Amino acid sequence: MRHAILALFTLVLTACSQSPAEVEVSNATLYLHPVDGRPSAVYFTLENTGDESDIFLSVEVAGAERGEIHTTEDQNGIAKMIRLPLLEIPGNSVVSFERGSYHVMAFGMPDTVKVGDSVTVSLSFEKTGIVKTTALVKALGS
Ligand SMILES: [Cu+2]
Repeated sequence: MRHAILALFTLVLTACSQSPAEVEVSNATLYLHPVDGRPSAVYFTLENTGDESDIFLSVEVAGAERGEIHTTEDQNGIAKMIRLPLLEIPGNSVVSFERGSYHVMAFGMPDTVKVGDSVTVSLSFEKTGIVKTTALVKALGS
């Protein structure tokens, strides 16, 4: 009995020492599609510095009609983009959003946004909350 209580106590202590999820966003870049009506890609790096995992729920790109979380999968040698409803960001991990992997697609970018501009990107996480970052606008393919 005494051992069981000690074991339980140790378990509780371990659970309490987990630091909460804290996701930071860096190196955001929006690659502007040159053709009106075609979606632009947004790349960045997510780092969860907490022990707990977090969930990336949604994204808003200033001025765009909507932003979606996508991944890229190889299907019989053809790269296909798949929309993700959410994405888990494990504790103490770095997740790169980059070409051929996870990325955000911005649909309906206003034609007032030009290469060299900056746009605000707001990312929503279950535990961290909303994280805003500034994406530099570059030409697609540059
Ligand atoms: Cu995509």
